[in-house]
Amino acid sequence: MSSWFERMSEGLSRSRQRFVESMNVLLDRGPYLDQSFWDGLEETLILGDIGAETALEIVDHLQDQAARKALPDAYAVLSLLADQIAERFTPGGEEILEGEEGSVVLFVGINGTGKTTTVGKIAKEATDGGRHVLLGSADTFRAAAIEQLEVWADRANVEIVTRKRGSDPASVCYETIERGEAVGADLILIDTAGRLHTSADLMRELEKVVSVVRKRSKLPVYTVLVIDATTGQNGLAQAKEFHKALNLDGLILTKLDGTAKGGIALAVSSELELPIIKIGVGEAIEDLDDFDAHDFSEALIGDFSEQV
Ligand SMILES: Nc1nc2c(ncn2[C@@H]2O[C@H](COP(=O)(O)OP(=O)(O)OP(=O)(O)O)[C@@H](O)[C@H]2O)c(=O)[nH]1
Ligand SMILES: [Mg+2]
Repeated sequence: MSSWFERMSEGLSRSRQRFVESMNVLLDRGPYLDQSFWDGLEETLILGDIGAETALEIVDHLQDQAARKALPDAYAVLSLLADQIAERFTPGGEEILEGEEGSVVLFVGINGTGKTTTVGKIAKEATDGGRHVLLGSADTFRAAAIEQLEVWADRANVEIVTRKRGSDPASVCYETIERGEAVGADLILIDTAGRLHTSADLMRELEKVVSVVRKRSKLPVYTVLVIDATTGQNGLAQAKEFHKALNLDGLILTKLDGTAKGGIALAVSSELELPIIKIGVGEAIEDLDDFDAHDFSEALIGDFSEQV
């Protein structure tokens, strides 16, 4: 059984591989701190979807440090890189899934990002951690969405509230919260239907769902955006629109195992000033990891300091 760090590290291997390969090409000429090293570093960060502005900021900062501390070579610079990346993530968000008062968490996002899967994974993890979890299926739109969440409820061994397909999603949420109060659930996870951030009607429907839940719930309510990391910069555009409509509380990045674009996690978290509360690194129930900015950053770029 591998530790969560090993799993995350394995999950981010494609992102890391891309970074390490580009750096090795640069370092092949020798670990000189010349202009092509700085340009190459910046380009590699941008290609990893960290975001142009953040990449430039990081490179500027490292260049400054290199001069101030008279860093001897590129390895010395690269040994500071993970810290620089880690510092730029927005911290916090622990209360969303682990708050003492309990919580109701709505999972939103565009189609196919991994919302239902993530709800299932979190249900299992939180149940194992001693929480009384209840699921609500507010995706009454897509064919088989309810059944899909039922399968996850079964795997996680938690109760689920459903209504038939086509029902009003807000009323499913209402009933889920009522049921949660009746059974004393302290973590209510609500799956919503995927929708494009560009679809005004569907975004309005979601605003209504969130506002009904906020009004009805005695537990604190949080809205979490689930982003598919393989979509790269498009994930950032989606996140901005969802945040504008719903005033999000946190982010979950999924499919980090299938992409070299893991840097998008930093772009979204830093630009929207939202914490990443979990990451998805595979399709299985245990493929959910905690987010630790420092560990994540190291897994994203690899460790060059050992090569000094
Ligand atoms: N590799 C990988 N696949 C994932 C991950 N999370 C979800 N998936 C897969 O992504 C696909 C879509 O997952 P769903 O959970 O159905 O996504 P959704 O956001 O609920 O989709 P809609 O409800 O249709 O909007 C499934 O095939 C999942 O197995 C992940 O972290 N890694
Ligand atoms: Mg779904």
